[in-house]
Amino acid sequence: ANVKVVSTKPYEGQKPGTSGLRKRVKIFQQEHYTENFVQAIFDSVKPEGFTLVVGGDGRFFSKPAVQKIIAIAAANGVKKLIIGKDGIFSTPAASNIIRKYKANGGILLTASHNPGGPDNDFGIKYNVSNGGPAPENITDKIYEKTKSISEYKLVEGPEVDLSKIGSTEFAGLAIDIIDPVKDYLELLESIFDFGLIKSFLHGPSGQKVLFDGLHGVTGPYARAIFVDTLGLPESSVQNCVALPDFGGGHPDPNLTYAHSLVEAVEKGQIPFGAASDGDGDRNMIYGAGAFVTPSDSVAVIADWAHVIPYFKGGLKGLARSMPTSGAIDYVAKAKNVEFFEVPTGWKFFGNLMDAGRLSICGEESFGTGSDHIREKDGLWAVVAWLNILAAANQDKPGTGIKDILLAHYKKYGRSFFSRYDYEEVSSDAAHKMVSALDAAIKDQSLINQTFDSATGEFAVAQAFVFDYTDPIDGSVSRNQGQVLRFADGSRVVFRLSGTGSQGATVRLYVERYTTDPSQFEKDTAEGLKGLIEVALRISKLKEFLGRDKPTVIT
Ligand code: VG1
Ligand code: CO
Repeated sequence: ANVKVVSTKPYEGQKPGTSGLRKRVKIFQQEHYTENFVQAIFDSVKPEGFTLVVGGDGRFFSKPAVQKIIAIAAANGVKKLIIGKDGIFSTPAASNIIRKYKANGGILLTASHNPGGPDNDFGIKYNVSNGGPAPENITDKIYEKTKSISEYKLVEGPEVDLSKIGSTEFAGLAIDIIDPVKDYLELLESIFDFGLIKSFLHGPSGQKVLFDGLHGVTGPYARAIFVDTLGLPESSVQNCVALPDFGGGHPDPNLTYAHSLVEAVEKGQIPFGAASDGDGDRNMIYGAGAFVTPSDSVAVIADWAHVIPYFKGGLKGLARSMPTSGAIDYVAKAKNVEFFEVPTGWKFFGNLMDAGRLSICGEESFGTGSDHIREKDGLWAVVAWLNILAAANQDKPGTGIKDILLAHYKKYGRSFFSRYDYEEVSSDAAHKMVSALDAAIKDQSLINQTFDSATGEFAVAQAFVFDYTDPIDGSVSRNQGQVLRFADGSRVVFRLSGTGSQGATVRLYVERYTTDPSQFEKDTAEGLKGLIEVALRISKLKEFLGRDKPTVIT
């Protein structure tokens, strides 16, 4: 092939965050910017002879990005690319394809739940052969390469038609364009009891279902599952046409951004509603009058795992990210299985799964999943809940989401949990706040101090920075959040986001555990009121950030 070497200069800030490089589209559109990053990936992973999977959530700039990747891959000795039709793969589907077809890795084009379109975000993420996000030693290497890059290689040629399923080639590089949905649907069918779910949904205690794709990538996947496979009416899916700008929305499944789902569920009093994010790895479970926090969701799924065929051999282990509430910890204890607390970001679960020590895990950020792949999986979680409801209704017809939650609280206690996000604040102000907390942690001056609040006193028992040592490979990840523990077991965590595309985002996570049944039906905001007051006071967050209110509360 006719390899062309293009000289280039490094761009600042091409550092992959919690889940790849995410920036405004306009940044990616700068001359050589995207090419630099793709070449830096290749310079790091040495892809000669590789088979790589390429695809993403279909957001604006995906198609030109795929063409650039094809041209650069051909020049870097890649053997074969497996590309989703029209450049589409949900993140979980891409993870599955990498594993199923034993690819060496994949390049995922997504900025997840961030808005899309010419004035919004784009993203590129490298996944390794286990199907999961590249670990830090690889992303660090990629970043180093971006800082010294002086040239990239490509082969010039006609654009590849991404709309035609089948095999083709580009300058000696084999290309398979495949149906992005088929393998994923087969995967879910091999995991869950679709027969049971179907007979439940069509039977006497069947519940109305509404899935909202928020115009993200899950639309076609959801239609295949709910309409084509489970035989539900067309009205069981909404906003399921994938759009490059997500219809101008913010495709993030939470109570703030998934208002289209919330409104429809409330209006129609729909017992089972769910939504997913732009790239399909997040989920929200929300039925009429029943919102499931992600921290509870993963705990419930773990507790009910025995009704899901995939887990019939038992659970290998359970895990959550550090800021996620401890609800799943109690399940692990009761089931006597290994339990892990890892830093934020799905990449940390992969090693544990590969070592056969982890089955189900989740994050408070609407991420839930298992070792069937190496990414979190929105539709997996939704179908898991349907499987659980179907099984629960066999024992007790009429069981709904809320009954499952209340039974769970009764058995294990309830963890009130909430996250406050202060988005796009000044980086400088955020770092000053972090430094002040660091200082207080270092000199331990907060320990034993008692803070008064509207709902009682909170005495600081522990203050520390969360560092993680991977139990499998011994790698260490430092500074993964600042933690305050109180005498009553409550917890407050401060963390800077690693996915923002502009400025800094401060996250405040608050958690309070109770076994008092009179609090099981209480509103989360009410249950956490005092603790939030105290967290704000200790951190002087408002003073540092100049923000009176968070941008989003989840
Ligand atoms: C956020 C979430 C984290 C999640 C990550 C990627 O990261 O907090 O739990 O794994 O997004 O999710 P951060 O660093 O901004 O807190 V996704 O659906 O955006 O790939
Ligand atoms: Co996502």
